[in-house]
Amino acid sequence: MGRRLVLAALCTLALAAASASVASAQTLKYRFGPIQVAPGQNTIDFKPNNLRPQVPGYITAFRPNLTYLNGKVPGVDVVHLHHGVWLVNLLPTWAAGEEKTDAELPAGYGWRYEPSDTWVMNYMVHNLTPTPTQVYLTYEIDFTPGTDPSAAALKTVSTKWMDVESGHVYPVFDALRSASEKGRYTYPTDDPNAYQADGRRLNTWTADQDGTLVWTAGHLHPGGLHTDLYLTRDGRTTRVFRSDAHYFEPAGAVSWDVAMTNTPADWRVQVKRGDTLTVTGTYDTSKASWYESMAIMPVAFSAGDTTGVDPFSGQLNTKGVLNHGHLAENDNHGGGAGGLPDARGLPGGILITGSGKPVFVQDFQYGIGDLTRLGRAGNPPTVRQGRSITFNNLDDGKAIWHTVTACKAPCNGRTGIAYPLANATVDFDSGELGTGPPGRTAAANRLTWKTPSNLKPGTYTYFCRIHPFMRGSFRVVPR
Ligand SMILES: [Cu+2]
Repeated sequence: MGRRLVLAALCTLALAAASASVASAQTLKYRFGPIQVAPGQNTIDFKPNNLRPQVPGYITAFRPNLTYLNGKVPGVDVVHLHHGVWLVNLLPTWAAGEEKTDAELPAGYGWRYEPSDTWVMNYMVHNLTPTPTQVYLTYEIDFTPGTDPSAAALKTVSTKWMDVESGHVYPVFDALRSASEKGRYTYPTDDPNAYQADGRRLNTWTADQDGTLVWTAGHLHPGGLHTDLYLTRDGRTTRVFRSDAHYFEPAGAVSWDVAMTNTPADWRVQVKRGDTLTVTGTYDTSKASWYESMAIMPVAFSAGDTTGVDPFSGQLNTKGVLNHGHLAENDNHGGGAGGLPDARGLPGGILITGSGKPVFVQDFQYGIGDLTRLGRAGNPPTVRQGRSITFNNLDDGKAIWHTVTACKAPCNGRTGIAYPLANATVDFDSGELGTGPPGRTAAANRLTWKTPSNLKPGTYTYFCRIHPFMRGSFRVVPR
């Protein structure tokens, strides 16, 4: 035992000697889990996380992913990491969305790490299918131990969590086609009602000390185009970085087949005490509406560091760097012939009257009008113009939440990351019918929803945003 310790110490010395002049980070690999993923799961969970370095030091890079137990990466259309946030001493520090952005600090900077820190894993794994599975949340850390000679030269950063819905456990907003005529929607700028319920703007942070910003990248959902970070000083505002969504997706800004740009290695923004940072998120609303969207831009801030460039008078390099290339798990785009009927050609189904029974949603099927059902139950239930159809989710007891979301008819193509979309001629959306812990859930905390009563006669098709293989239809007939 003693001899092994001595050997280990000698090895450490040899390594240190060989690399004394360069930052000698170790790459540490962790697998959080296995996480049991229930059928159709879309819940937010918090768990203690002790998978982290054993000694004090600096974390200089963070690379997240999601895998099956055998190490394979699941298709994003099957099961995906809606988000993962690594909380350190309760503060969000690193995060992953399905765009899988790696955080690599510029040379000379690190997040200070202490073994006494408290780590909590906040994760939302989304199962788009009825098949249960098991996954690991994986992450690689580049780590420089505090005893490494190069550690003394590292400057400490902390993460400033810039989020348009900062403080919300489920920080989302809707970007609807109807909200903008130009096909672009920026939150909160384009929403006159943003933050009314919160009583204050959630997308800002005012610096309580001088320092320098050294790294950022944006997080968006499908449809997202860019996040922007602004700095305001003495009444003047300037943009200090735009993180662009680069879509590999052939259909454009409609899927997770995307990578964000992060800041270039020499990006250093001077921050003075009293400066205010502001974040916004912009979505493409020309092709579809985007429900429950996000816009987050974690920023690495080095307190006390005076090497930053004055963003008003200096030369700031704001040219974004693509974080990664196309990922194979995004290859199933969907949209081809799917074998489901075109509901517009089906005979009318059951007539729903004002006091009629609701459409029950159960076992990943719409009770009547589901495009996978045969016979009368599969035909579009009909309702007279001016009346509504009520949907009622019976799967909530299994923590399975469904939506009724309008998609362009026939909405019967193969499911993939780019199909179906909330792109019907007339938008409607039920929200996630289900119940969950207040403030900590994507569920709307109700089980029923009524179709709009002002729909014109016609056949309407819809899908479930959580389980997009679920498709259905109904028909409005003249009074
Ligand atoms: Cu569903």
